[in-house]
Amino acid sequence: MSSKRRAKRESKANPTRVSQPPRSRGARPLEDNTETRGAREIRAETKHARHLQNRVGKRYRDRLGAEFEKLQAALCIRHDAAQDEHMHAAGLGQKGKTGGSRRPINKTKIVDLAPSPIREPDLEATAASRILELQTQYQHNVLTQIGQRRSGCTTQTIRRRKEWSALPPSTRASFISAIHCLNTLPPQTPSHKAPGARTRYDDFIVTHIEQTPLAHASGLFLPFHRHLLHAFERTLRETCGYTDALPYWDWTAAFEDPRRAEVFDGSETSMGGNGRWVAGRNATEIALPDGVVKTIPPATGGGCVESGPFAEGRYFVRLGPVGYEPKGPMGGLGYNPRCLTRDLSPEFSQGTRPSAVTALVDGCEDLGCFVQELDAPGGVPGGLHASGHWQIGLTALDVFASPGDPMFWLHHAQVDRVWTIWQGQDLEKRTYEVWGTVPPSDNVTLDTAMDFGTVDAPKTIREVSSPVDGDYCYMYE
Ligand SMILES: [Cu+2]
Repeated sequence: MSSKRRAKRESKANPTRVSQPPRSRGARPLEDNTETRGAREIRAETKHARHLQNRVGKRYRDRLGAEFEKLQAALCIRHDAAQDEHMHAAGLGQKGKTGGSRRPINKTKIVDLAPSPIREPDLEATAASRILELQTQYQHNVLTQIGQRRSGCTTQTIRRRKEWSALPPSTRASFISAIHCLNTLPPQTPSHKAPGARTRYDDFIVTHIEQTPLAHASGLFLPFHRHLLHAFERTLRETCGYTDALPYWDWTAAFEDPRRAEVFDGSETSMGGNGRWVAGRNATEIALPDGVVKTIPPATGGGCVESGPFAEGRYFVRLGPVGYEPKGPMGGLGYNPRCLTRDLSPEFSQGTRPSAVTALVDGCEDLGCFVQELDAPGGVPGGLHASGHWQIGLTALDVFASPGDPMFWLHHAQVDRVWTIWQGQDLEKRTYEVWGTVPPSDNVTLDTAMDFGTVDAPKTIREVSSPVDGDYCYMYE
């Protein structure tokens, strides 16, 4: 007898018993063995419909109209039927028989007990739809702005940065192999300056380590990272044959548990899985650029990444750590080869829930409000930026050397996306808005220059303010 059927039979024989499936090492969500196949299918379909509902912006929902309604109606009927079956299997009610010994159940009540996310979209589903509306508005504004152009960045030439899960496997594979390629090319950083830098990829980490005190918790935070991403994307394309745009990781989609994010599924076309589970670890104390020390408790991993293209033995981190103990030699610039570590955290992922994005984009009229909320490192669970790092954990926790985890690029592309969507709500007012200081105290202006070490020439804030001018020609979708 199959284990599913055995579980069903056992639960009928002993209605109070709820059998627990063995917990797998990867700590995937637990499955209720008393749930019938029908209920499982419905759950999967409901999840799919919810995904659709989340992904489909208002404009498209309007266009789909009747088809979407039909799907919802079909799901509601099947949802009710599956719930009956589920309750029956769990010994909570009875279906199809009269005069049985079990307590008859009120059908309406069952539906109440299991509210469908389609009928009662929760706050986060509403916020997720709102983000897509905001993105659609931004896209419309930008495409209108460049619509009349004959040269420079036009609607024909604009590069579209897409979410990881929207990329075909071939694009994911070529992005991954371009990163491996950068790790085979010689560095341009002189070895006396950073003896730990052994590849072209490391040049980007050195630049980030060196600029961290200036480019975090400051008026340079968003502009500096925007251009670092651009330089990285360009290098992947020019030196490693990558032909697409930089992908981003939309952390709002898996805010309940990052272990469920496709980008971490550990397959060959993922960015690698979680770190190996290490029991009894201590918390990590990280030093933040604003002088705050933050305690990050152990989460669901803690060791080397075990699966995927960046697993132990297939990928090395050489620079850092700088932001926590035990620190690497020479302020993190010495040679310190080790595996990539992760510790995916369903606690810190709460900080990147959809409503945290809408609060920022809908709630902030000026850049000061926006940056302070986005980059509030001392908060609990932390601003969007910190929560993105902290939910990945370990290598990504190091404020200085975090680009050692290639997820850095996907996370920061998402941070840039949120900024871009915010700018795109009012291009005229927000594109060239500046805010903040360069530590310790000078106010930044559009002419403030940023240094990019060996990865690019210095840039001013003005040069990086508009994603569709100067060197830039990209949008998010
Ligand atoms: Cu950074």
